[in-house]
Amino acid sequence: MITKPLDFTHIDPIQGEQLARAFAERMAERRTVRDFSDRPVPRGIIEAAIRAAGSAPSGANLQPWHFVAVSKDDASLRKQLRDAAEEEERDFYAHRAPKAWLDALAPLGTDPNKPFLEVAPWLVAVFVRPHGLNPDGSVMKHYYAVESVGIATGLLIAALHQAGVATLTHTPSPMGFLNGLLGRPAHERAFLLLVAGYPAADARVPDITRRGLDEIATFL
Ligand code: IYR
Repeated sequence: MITKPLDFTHIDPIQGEQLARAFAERMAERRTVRDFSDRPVPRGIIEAAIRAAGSAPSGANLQPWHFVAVSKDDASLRKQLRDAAEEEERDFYAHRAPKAWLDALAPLGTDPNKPFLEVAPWLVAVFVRPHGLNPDGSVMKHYYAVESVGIATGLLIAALHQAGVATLTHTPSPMGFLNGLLGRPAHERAFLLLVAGYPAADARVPDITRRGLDEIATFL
């Protein structure tokens, strides 16, 4: 193993608690948005947020993710993505979703129409790479690939939020069409499609609450 000295930013614990509380408060302001404005988001914000995502810990540091950022430059690609997603969603809402699932979604008011796929300035498709290739061409399995990509996606959402960019974690199901439209190899698995942009002026969100610390955590 080759090592080097740790470059660690030491923060006094009193200040650390203030920072942790401030971060929690800022994150609590995050809301999943479904009504997006077409106001542009600079590419630099998306690039930096993806860099933050790429800093996530991963199984054996194999970094089993790939991000495809789709701007609005290619309107035809945006339309194809929307059409393909809406086709899956129509089948989901009309046939595939069990009643219990539809009941759980009812408070969110979702439906098969996904105009945000064309309106929002960016879509970031997140892919899991279950394996990579060694320099000799042999297959290198990626360990805890899905967990690692979940962590990276959390960082991506947090980075965008703190930069003032709203997101929607969209999961058209199944998502196989993303490989074809976005040119990713068949063995990669779409994890989710993150819609990113500024909220529409009249955006509304469901009146929902988050569980408190007592409910989500146990301290022993
Ligand atoms: N993929 C569908 C359904 C959906 C599922 C869950 I779980 C959500 O939290 C929200 C929506 C859709 O995007 O409408």
